[in-house]
Amino acid sequence: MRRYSAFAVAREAARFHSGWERAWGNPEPKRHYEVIVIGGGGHGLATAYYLAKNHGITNVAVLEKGWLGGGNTGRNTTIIRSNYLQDASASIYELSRGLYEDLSQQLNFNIMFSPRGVMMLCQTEHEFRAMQRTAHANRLAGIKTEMVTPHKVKEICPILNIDGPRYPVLGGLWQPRGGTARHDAVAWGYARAASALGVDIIQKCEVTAIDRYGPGGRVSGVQTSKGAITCDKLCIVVAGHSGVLAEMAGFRLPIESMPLQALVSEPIKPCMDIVVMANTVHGYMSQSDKGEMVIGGGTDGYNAYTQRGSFQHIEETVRALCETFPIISRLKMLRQWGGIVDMTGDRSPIIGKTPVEGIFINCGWGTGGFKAIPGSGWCTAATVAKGTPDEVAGPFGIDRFRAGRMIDESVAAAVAH
Ligand code: FAD
Ligand code: PYC
Repeated sequence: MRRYSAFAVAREAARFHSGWERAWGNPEPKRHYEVIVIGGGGHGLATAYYLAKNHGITNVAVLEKGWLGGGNTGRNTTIIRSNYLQDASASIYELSRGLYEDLSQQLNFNIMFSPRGVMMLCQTEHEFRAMQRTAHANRLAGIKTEMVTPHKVKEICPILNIDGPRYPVLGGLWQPRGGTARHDAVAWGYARAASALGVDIIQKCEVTAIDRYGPGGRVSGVQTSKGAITCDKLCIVVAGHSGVLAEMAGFRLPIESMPLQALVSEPIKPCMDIVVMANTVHGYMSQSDKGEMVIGGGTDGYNAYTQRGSFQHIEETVRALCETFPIISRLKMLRQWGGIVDMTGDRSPIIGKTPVEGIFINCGWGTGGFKAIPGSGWCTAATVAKGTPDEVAGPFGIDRFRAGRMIDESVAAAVAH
């Protein structure tokens, strides 16, 4: 595959863009792969890429029932940060944030990483103390965050109303190298780079059953809408559908699937160059490169597989943001959508082996897995390649729910649930 470069853009401009290749291959599935990854979202694609790049395992297929990034990866609000409380979380989210820094160069694909800064507002005494504790934990973990005064919050984001009406801003947890990236580009960049290393990316290929053999019931392959495919190892990376795939394989997961929605306004002139999360009132906002205000709130209060979300939730989110940013009160909203997020009890992900030999899983990122795509792919690939979790993935095994070794991130998850 030819590399993208300024020279290539100039060359193609001179010949009416007639020479661009497909960004990634479109192969028919082979009969057998060393590793099959189910799910062509960011986490599945990153896993496949690092299997090939870091471990030399290229006989890999990514099977996606729809289109790449059509799940939560292409539906999220793209916030990237690593200001989590627990050591295990700090390791994986900061690994990820660090990988984002030069991901465009690594993948030779512009993922538009924008470390514009993320501000988490403190609007109650309780929230202030929780964020202060997180700031201390971040400092110990070597993650650059700081508590800032209301005056500084206003200086960094002038359109914020720090005086109420319900909850005045008491301070903020500020991560200057947090930010955003273009979500589709992350999926496309990993797909292109994985494909260039020999990975088969197969879209419109739904896994309908998982085959097992022998006394222990080891995995032998999958049934798909494009026929049967065998494999040595299987990695399930399907976010909101994790429970469905686990049931096909014959085990249960401590996961609930819920709708989480977002919306964008009509585009306006640049007025906000950071991300703000107001977790007490349940809303967050940033401005896209197109000028739209990108808005989200908490999950819907029920389990579902609909990629829509309820109307009452939109109202609540918009109300929260109108009081936080009064200047948006007369904006028209353009689009609204939803995704299905996979929630664990401790709001931390599951990475590692499953009760079925040969099957690995990566799920439970809930409302916050976009930021984790590079780090999660990195660790999941190492776990699949070596057969045991690497140091960073180790604490996130499914066994923690039996052992009571929770990684409680219900505060850092930020989005209300
Ligand atoms: P997905 O992108 O959902 O990919 C899973 C794929 O598996 C899908 O493409 C699906 O089609 C496929 N699949 C399912 N079943 C099958 C099958 N049987 N056969 C084949 N393929 C199958 N996170 C952040 O860090 N920051 C944010 O700002 C943020 N905002 C969010 C806002 C919203 C509205 C939503 C919904 C989520 C948000 N998230 C955010 C969470 C984040 O989007 C997810 O955690 C992350 O994208 C999960 O990626 P994934 O690759 O695991 O899953
Ligand atoms: O995890 O930062 C996050 C997030 C923001 C919006 C949804 N998730």
